[in-house]
Amino acid sequence: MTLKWWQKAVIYQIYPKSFQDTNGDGIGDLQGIIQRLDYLQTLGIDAIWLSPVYQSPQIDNGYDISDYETIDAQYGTNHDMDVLIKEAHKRNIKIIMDLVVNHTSDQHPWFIQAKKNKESAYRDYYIWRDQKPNDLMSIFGGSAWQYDEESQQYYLHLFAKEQPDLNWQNAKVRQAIYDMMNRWLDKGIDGFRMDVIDLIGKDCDQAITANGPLLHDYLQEMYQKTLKDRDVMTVGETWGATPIEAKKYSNPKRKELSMVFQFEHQTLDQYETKWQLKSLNFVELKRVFDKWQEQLQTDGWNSLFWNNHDLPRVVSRFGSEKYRVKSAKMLATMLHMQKGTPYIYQGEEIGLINTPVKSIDDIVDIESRQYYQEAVEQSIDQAKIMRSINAKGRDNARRPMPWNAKKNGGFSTSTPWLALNGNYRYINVEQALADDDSIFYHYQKLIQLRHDNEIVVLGQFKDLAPNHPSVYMYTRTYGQQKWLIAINFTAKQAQTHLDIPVKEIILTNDAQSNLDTTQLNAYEAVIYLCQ
Ligand code: TEU
Ligand code: CA
Repeated sequence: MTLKWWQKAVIYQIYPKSFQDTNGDGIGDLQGIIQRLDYLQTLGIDAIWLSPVYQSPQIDNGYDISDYETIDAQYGTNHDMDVLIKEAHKRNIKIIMDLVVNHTSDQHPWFIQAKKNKESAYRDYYIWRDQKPNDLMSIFGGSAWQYDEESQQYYLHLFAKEQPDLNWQNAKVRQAIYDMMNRWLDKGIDGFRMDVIDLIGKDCDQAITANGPLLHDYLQEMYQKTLKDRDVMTVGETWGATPIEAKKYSNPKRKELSMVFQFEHQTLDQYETKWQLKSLNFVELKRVFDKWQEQLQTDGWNSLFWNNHDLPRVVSRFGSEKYRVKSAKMLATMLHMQKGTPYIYQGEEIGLINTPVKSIDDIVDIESRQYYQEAVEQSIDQAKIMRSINAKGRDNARRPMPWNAKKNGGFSTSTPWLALNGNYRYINVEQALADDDSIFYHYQKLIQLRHDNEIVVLGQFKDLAPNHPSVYMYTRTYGQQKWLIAINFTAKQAQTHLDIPVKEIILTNDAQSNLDTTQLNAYEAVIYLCQ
C-alpha cells in the first residue's frame, strides 16, 4: 500500500497574528513566520496550516475575508507569501492555507454589490429572504437573520453579521471559489484546511445547517474542479461529524477530502454549550478516542488534535498546570501514538497554559464578548460568566508566542495586539530549546517516532483497559511488532492490573519508568516495545 505524504505527516498550526512580529506594529506577520522556519524544522514538522492571512476587516481575526487573493497588509504582501512558500519548501515544509468559503466579509466586493443593488448578479451570491423563515441562531449569538433596511430583506449569517453566508446553491459562486482555489494551488501551496465546511450544503429554509443535503455533492464537484490530479491534502472542519459522516468525507474512493477535524472529544467537558462547564469523565474521553480509532481503521482517515485557535490550552484543560511539563508530555504521547495525522497548535510544543483575566475589558475575542453580553442579559452571575470565559474563551490560544524572556517575549518590539501570558519570562522557546528534558524535545521525539516507524502510522489499535478510571493502556500492532502505550492521566499513582511482557522503553516522560507495567506514577506516559 502506498501511503500519501499526509498520512505520515505532523502538521503545525500557525495563528499568524500571534506568531512573530517583525515590523514593530505589535502584529505577527509573514516575515515573522519566514524567520521562524528554522525553528519549525528543528521541531521536525512536515507542514504548516496557516490560519487566514487574506485581506480582512478582522472582525473575526481574518475569518471574515474581503479579498481571497490579496494578503492582508498587516501580514505583508503577496510577494511575502511567495517567499514563505519557497522558503518552507526548501526546508521540506509544506504550506496548507485556510479556506473560508462558508461566508465572506460584508466588505467583500461581492457583498457590497449584492447589498447595494437587488438587481445585481451578486445579489444571489448570498442568501436573502423577505421574511425570517425561522429562528436560526448565529453561532456567535443572536439571530442568524440580519435585516437590511434598504432592501427590506433579511440575509443569513451563521457567524457575525459582518460574515454573510455565501449561497452555495448558485453555480457561479461555486465556480468563483474553485477558480480562486486553483490560483492558490498553482502558486504551489500544498492544500487547504476548510473552515466550517460541513455548513456549505445547508438548507436554511428548513433550518438545516450542518450536513445539509447537498454537502457531499459540492465536495465531490470541488474535488473534480480543483484537487484532482494534485498531490495535496485537505482537512475539513466538521464540528458535528460522526464516524459515519467522517468516512463520507475521507474515504478516498469518494474523492472528497483527505480527512476531517471531528470535535467529539472537545465537547465532553460541557453541557449544552461550551460555556456550561462540566468536569471531564476520563472513561468517556477514552471511549470517544477508541470509537474513532476503531471506526476509521479503514475507508477513512483520522486527524488528531488537542488544540487550535478556538480551543483553550490543553495543559490547563485536561492536564495540570502544577505538573505542567509532565502532563504536557503525557497528553502529547497519548495523542501522537494514535492512528491519524497529528496537529500541533503553536505554543503547544512548549506547554503554554491559559491566561485568566479579571474583567471582560481584557477580552478581545468576538465570541467571548458576544457570550458575555447575552449572559449578562440572562442575569447569569458575573463571576460565573468570567469562569466560563477564562476556561473556554478563544483569547487563551491566541496570546502571542513567547520566544524568549525579553520584553514582550521577543514577539514584538512594541505593545502586542493582545497581551502575552505573564509567565513568558520562564515559559518560552529559548528556555525550552536550552533544556534537554523540555516538552519541546518530547514533541520532537514523538514526531521522529512517527517518521521512522510504520507501526505508528498504520498499526492496528487496541484499548486494553477501557474502563480503568485513570489509566489508558493501548497497543499498536503491525506485522510481528507490538507497542504498548501506557498513560496515567491523573496526579495519583495508579495500579493497572495489567502485567504486559515488554522488553524495552521506547520513550517516557518519567526517569523512574521501568518494565513493570502494573504501576504508573503521576502523569507517567511510556511507550514500550512488547516482547
Ligand atoms: O470555527 C467554527 C466554529 O464553529 C467556532 O466558532 C466554534 O464554534 C467556537 O469557536 C468554538 O470555540 C471556525 C473558525 O475556526 C473560527 O475561528 C471562526 O470564528 C469561525 O469558523 C467562523 O469562520
Ligand atoms: Ca507586524
